[in-house]
Amino acid sequence: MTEAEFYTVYKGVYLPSRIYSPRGLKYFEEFSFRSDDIIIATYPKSGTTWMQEIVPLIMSGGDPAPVETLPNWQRVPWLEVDQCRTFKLEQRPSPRMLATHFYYNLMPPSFYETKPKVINVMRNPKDVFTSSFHFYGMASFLVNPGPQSEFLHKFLDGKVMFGSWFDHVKSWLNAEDKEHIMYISYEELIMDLKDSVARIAQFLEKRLDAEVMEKIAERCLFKNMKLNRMSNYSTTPREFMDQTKSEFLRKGDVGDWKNQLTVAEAEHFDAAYKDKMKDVKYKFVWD
Ligand code: PPS
Repeated sequence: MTEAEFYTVYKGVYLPSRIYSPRGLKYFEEFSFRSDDIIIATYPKSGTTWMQEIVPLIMSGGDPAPVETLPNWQRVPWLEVDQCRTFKLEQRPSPRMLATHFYYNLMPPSFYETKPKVINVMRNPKDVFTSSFHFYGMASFLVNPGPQSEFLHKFLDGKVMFGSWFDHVKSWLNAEDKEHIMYISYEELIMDLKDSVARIAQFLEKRLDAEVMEKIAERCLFKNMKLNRMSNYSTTPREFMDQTKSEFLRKGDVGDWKNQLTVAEAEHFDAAYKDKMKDVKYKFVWD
């Protein structure tokens, strides 16, 4: 398949045609949010699956049933994925937990009217690049990454699924009505998962005992979450994701880019970052 066949271009953003269809995108555009919905908004490979584990555990008060019985894509569905239409989200009780990889400015009209709670997870783009490089090599619905230097150019130019990391992050940071958005980074989750769980619970107005939060954090450690069949994509057919090439829960670490990028590539990345992020005031933990 050619690159053009792999991708659909939706409002300037590349989407893999096999999982995003015009019908699914229409469903997304017409979706009716509720003000008590909880949305996980991420650029791909930034900690989505992790949050799809943490948030349901917080909302269930630590009961593991939701994360042990439903796959992550069903318990916190991506609204734009074609399959989402079949989940009868209209019938789900509040508060619903939903996910999106879209930019803030590509959200449906009802999102801006209802202002649901959003948890926006960001990750050092060099680690996002590294995670993506391995993922593109194992997921059959994505264009093979080819040589790393080539993929790096595509990544920096936003010629990858869900477009530019820079535009994505800036769109959410520049959102209006920021009081309904919690910004958190993958690096903060790694640094102190217990504290992150407590902060997320507070944002979601869920009062939990310290002991419960500790159990949630323990469950969501990389080594433990990796064992959850409902979150590690082990039920996904190999033709779709070949985890013998690279596991979905691959390394779960901060700074793996140092093992991936050459010195010249890292310098090129930093220069692009500096230029594209020059107007951003937000203090990222990785800066
Ligand atoms: S996707 O495809 O967009 O849904 O991917 P996403 O879930 O956003 O990101 C996948 C990366 O997150 C890592 N991950 C974790 N790291 C630490 N702890 C936990 N519990 C955890 N769960 C998922 C996963 O391993 C991917 O990162 P890499 O660097 O590839 O390991």
